[in-house]
Amino acid sequence: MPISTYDDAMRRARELAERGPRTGENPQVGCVLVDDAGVIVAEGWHRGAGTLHAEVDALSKVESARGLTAVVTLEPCNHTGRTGPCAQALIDAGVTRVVYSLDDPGQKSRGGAETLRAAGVESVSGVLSGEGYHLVERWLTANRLGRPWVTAKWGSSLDGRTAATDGTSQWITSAESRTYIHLLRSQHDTIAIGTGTAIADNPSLTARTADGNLFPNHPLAVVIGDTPLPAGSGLWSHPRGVLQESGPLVEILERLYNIGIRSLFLEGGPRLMNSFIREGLVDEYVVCLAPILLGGDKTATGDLGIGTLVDARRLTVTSTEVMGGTIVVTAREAH
Ligand code: AOF
Ligand code: ZN
Repeated sequence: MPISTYDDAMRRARELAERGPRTGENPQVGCVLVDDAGVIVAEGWHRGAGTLHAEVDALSKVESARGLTAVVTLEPCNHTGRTGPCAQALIDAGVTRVVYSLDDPGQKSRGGAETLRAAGVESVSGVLSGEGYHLVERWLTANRLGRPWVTAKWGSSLDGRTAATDGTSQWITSAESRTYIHLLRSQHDTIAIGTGTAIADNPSLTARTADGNLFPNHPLAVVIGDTPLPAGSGLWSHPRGVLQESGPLVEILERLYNIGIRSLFLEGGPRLMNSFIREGLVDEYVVCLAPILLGGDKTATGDLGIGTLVDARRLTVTSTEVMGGTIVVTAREAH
C-alpha cells in the first residue's frame, strides 16, 4: 500500500493534535483510527501531561479496534510514564498497522515501533514528517538542550528603537499586533522580564484575549535579576504567580526546565535581551516594527559585542505579517 494512502488521515491527526495545549511538558499529539477503506472511525488527541495519550484516547472511542490502522503524529510511546505505553495499548487492541510521522527521541519513551513490529503489527514511519515538525519542534528542542524553548519579543520603531529618548514607550506598536503578542504569551509556559523592567514599568505580564479575559492555563511570570521585586509590585498578584530568579542564565533556564517549564517568552528589557542573545539562548525572535522613527540610543538589544559585519548574527525569517500597520517579523536562530 503506498504510504500516501494515509496523508489525509495524518492531516486530520495533526489538526486534532493542535487542539491540545502548546504549553506544558508533553508534545501535541493526535491520532485517528482508520478502517481498510481509509475511513476515519475514531479520533483522539493528547490534552497535556498526566492525561490520556492520543492513541489511548482514540482507542477509547471504539468498541473494537481489531484490524484497524492507527495514524499518529508521533511514534507511539514505549514506556509507562504518567500513563501506560501506547505501543502495548495498540497491540492489545488488535490494531494491525501503525502509521506515524516522527520518531519519539525520548530516552525512556522511544522504541514503540520496534515493540509494535515484534508483536506483528506493521509499523510505518515518516508520513508527512516535514509538515508535522512544527507540532513537536519546541518539545524536541527543549528536550535536546535541557532548557526551555526561548522566544524573544520586542516592539520597536522602524529604526529599531524601543523607546523615545525620555523613555516613553507606550504604545509603539498597533493594537492588532499587541493582541497577537497576547496569544503568543498564552502559548508559552512562562513570560520573563528583567527586574529593571519589572520595577520601571510595573507590567502585568498577563495573556489576555481580545475581550480582556485571561487565557486559560495562564503562563507563570518570571523576573530575572538580582534586585528584589519591591513589595508594591503588581506582579505579586499575578494570576499564576511570579518566580524571581538570579544567577547565570544557563542555570536559571536549567532550574526552570527542572520544574517542568518547556517554553519561555522573553520580553526585555534590553540588558536581559542582550545577555540571552549573546549566550545563544534564543530560539525564535518575534519583532514588531511600527512605521515610526525614533532615533536615539534606546535600542532593543544594546551592544551585542559584534565588532564587524562577518560576525553578525544571521537569522532565518519564517514569517512576516502586517498587523494594523505594524510589521511582525518572526525569525529563527540556527542551532
Ligand atoms: C504518545 N502519545 O499522546 C503523547 C506521547 O509521562 P507521560 O505519560 O506524560 O508521557 C510523556 C511522554 O510520552 C512524552 O515525553 C513523549 O515522549 C510521549 N508523548 N506519546 O505515544 C501521546 N503525548
Ligand atoms: Zn503514549
